[in-house]
Amino acid sequence: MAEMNSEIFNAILSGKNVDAKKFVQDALDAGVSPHDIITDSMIPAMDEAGRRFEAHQFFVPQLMIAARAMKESLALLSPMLAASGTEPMGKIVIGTVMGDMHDIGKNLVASMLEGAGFQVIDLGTNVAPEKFLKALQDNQADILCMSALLTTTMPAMKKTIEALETAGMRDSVRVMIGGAPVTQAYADEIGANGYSDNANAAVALARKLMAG
Ligand code: B12
Repeated sequence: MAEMNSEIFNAILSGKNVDAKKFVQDALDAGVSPHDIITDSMIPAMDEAGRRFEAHQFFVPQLMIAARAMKESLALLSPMLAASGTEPMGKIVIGTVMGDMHDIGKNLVASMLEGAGFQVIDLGTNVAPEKFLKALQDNQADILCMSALLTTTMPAMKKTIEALETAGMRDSVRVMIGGAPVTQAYADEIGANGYSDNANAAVALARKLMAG
């Protein structure tokens, strides 16, 4: 495991998006893998931003610029995570649930799944249950991934699963959920097939669900 790159960490934490991208490029040029850059430096920076927000040391504007630096740096790395032209492992529809605009974790999960060889259809944020259902049908997808970061939007996951049941689609789709407030207990409660608290474990879970 590589070390944390403090230049990347600090640039993302302080929302310096131009610097962040430059330092990410420097790390790539030095031979560090995109996966290590994300796991060792970028995610810790967002975690620290979240910690400071909770401690009232950061406010929404600082979070937003940190998030922008994170997203732009991730956009640089995501194409490199994409696996090269083999048969897709399976098709996944992913999105952040209705009412919720948080997409950093969802984007990370989507990129890692793509990197692992899944075909990923990303519906973005604020996705209504009907929109999830339509995308699952249109793409004949195997797995639905839902992300929620707010306790107030978590119930939209339950609503979406209920909509799948009503449409008679529940048995043909595996459902994975995640996001900071989500727990295994909640996944069990709403009848999801799996939960994970990070992007790496999400890939392992998706593989397991495809195999089972
Ligand atoms: C960045 C951030 C924002 C940014 C979002 C930018 C963006 N484009 O995403 C901005 C500033 C816009 C924002 C806005 C708001 N936010 Co905010 N935000 C955060 C913060 C600090 C970090 C979230 C993040 O990106 N984390 C980094 C990523 C990598 O982690 P992650 O999302 O958890 O994802 C990982 C795992 O959870 C998992 N995962 C995620 N999704 C999925 C899906 C599947 C299928 C799987 C398997 C796994 C998985 O894998 C990911 C990668 O490892 C959190 C604090 C926190 N500790 O989470 C608050 C937080 C989520 N926000 C909060 C709040 C209250 C808000 C606002 C209401 C604030 C306001 N007053 O306006 C608004 C809501 C807007 C809306 N309608 O959605 C609260 C929620 C409280 C609650 N109990 O519901 C938090 C917890 C902060 C706090 N302690 O108060 N926010």
